[in-house]
Formats: sequence, structure tokens, C-alpha cells
Amino acid sequence: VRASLQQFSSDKIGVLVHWGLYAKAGIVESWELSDEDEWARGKSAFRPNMKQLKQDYWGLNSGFDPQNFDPQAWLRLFKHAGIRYLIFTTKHHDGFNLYDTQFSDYKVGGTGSPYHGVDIFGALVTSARQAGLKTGAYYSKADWFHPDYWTKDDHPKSRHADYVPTQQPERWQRYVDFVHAQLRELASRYGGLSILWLDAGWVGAPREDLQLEQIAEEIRLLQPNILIVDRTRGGRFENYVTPERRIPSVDRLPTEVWESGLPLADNWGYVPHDHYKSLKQIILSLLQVISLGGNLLLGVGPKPEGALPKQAIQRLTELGAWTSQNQEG
Ligand code: FUL
Repeated sequence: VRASLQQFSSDKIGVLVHWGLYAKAGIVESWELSDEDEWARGKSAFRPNMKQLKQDYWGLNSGFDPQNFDPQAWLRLFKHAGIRYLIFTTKHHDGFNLYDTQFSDYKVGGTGSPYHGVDIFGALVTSARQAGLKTGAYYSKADWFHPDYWTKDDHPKSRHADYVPTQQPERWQRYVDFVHAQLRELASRYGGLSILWLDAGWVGAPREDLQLEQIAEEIRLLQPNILIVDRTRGGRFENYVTPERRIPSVDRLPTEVWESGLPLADNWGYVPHDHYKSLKQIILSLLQVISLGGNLLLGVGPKPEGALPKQAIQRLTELGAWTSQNQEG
């Protein structure tokens, strides 16, 4: 792990791809479904009828048909931009799986899904390896679709589960087992992964304990070189930290290895009419991060059919031209 961390620190630029049903809906990744304003994060400028959408959202899997998904084209662009590692949302908080999991049917290629092409994450991992990029899985430990995580209404949409896990421990354990099974699956099915990027599942022991230490240990046996981060729980098994949308200041640098996450647009996922950062802003962030010793994790949100938005293509192409002119070798 020490060697992987050292290599990781010299990678400098990564990409975090958020892709899922929220791209189809054109809303802020999962969050805009939340009834809690506090959590419905800086709602997108594009305003669909949210009331209706909250009801329809869970059926959007039947319209998610990424016919233009071309992992090699994504990877050519990422590589050109100077990106050295790819992290992909295998599942966000909404619970929709972008990999061919055997533990949920709510997935691309599952019942009702019109797409019967490749395993999306698998195809990305293969293309990334061919292009010489490292690969990582983003996995949300929250799951607003899973009956044992959220139980409010049949169509969960709020952060609040309506049962208390300590009162129904067997039910909570079912959810824990599900998370562990998916993580084990990710760690055993796609060859060597460089990063497991865990997110969400805010709560902690003793109320809703996801028994992460235990599964992290198992994952390390399967993937001895993997780096694990956890945005919300952290813990002894965490290898580096990943501040979101901010670059630590020079007098408050993390003591751990770090990576700053910065979406190219305002949102991580695809939202129509999103506002993109200028090349100058991106380069300034990159220079700042590098001078402080961190990595920059750029966020890209592909369109629902699979193409990258043209502004993202433009920025990454420009960034590539800039990095190739300024590389030290
Ligand atoms: C956060 C998530 O809640 C956001 O939706 C996004 O995935 C970001 C990268 O991490 O914690």
C-alpha cells in the first residue's frame, strides 16, 4: 500500500465520472430527489417537475439506453488530457447499479432495462487498462432504492429511514450484508483495482454500523495494492483523504495524502445547461493542487446516451494541449 500511495501521489490528475439515472433526469446526482432541502444541494438550474419526477425516477431504468457509450473514446480523451486514473460511479445514492451486480436487479441490463450491451464498469476498466490508466470504483454505501436502507414509502426519497436499526437488527444486517456482498463483488470481479472510493452512508456505530473495518480487511486480502477512501466515515482503513470542491490552504494541509475533487461543471453528473469552468480556472486549480502536493480529481458527467458533453470534451482537449506543452517528461 505504501508503494501504491507513493505512485498515486505522483499521478496528479484523475477523473471521477458520475453516470446514472440522474443524467437521464437531468438533475443533481441523486440529491435532487431528497425531500430535505438541506440535502437537495444547490439544485440544478434546469428545473423539471420534481414532484412528478420523484415518482417517476425509480422507473427511469427502462429509459436508460446508452447506445452511444464508447469507453475507448472516453479513455482517449482522458489520456490526452493527462489524466492518470479513472474512478467511476458503480452505484450512487439512488441505488441504481452501473455494473452487472448479481445482488440487485436494479441495474443497467436488469429487468426493464433496454440496454443489453456490455457491463459498463467492466468495459471502462478494460479500456482504461488498455490506455494505461489506473482504475477505481466509486461506491455509495447509501442506497435509497434498497428496502432495508430506506423504508419510507415504497419509493424512498428522503434521508430518513423509518425504522431504527438497533430495534430491528436483522433488517439492518441484511443491508450490511448487501453492501459487503457488492464490495466483495467489485473487488473480485474486475481484476486489480487501484482505488475503492466509498461515499455516503453517513451514520455510524452503534446506531447504523456498516462494519466497514471487517469488509475493508477482506478487500485488502483480495486486492493487496488497493487504496481505500471513505468520504463519510473515514477510519483506520482509509488511505488518503479527498476534500470536495476545495483545495486545502497551505497552513491547513492534510497530514495524509490527498486529492481535491473538482467537477468541470457546477455538477458532478450531467445537467442540461450546466455552467462549465474555464480552462484558466482548471489550470489554476491544477497548479495550486500540484504545488501543495495533492492530486486533482476532475468531475465529468456523461450524457444519458453515453456521449460526453461537448463542453467537457472541449475542456479536456484544451487541458491536454496545455499539459503536453508543459510536461516535465
Ligand atoms: C459527495 C456526494 O454526496 C456527491 O453526490 C458526489 O458524489 C460527491 C463526489 O461526493 O459526497
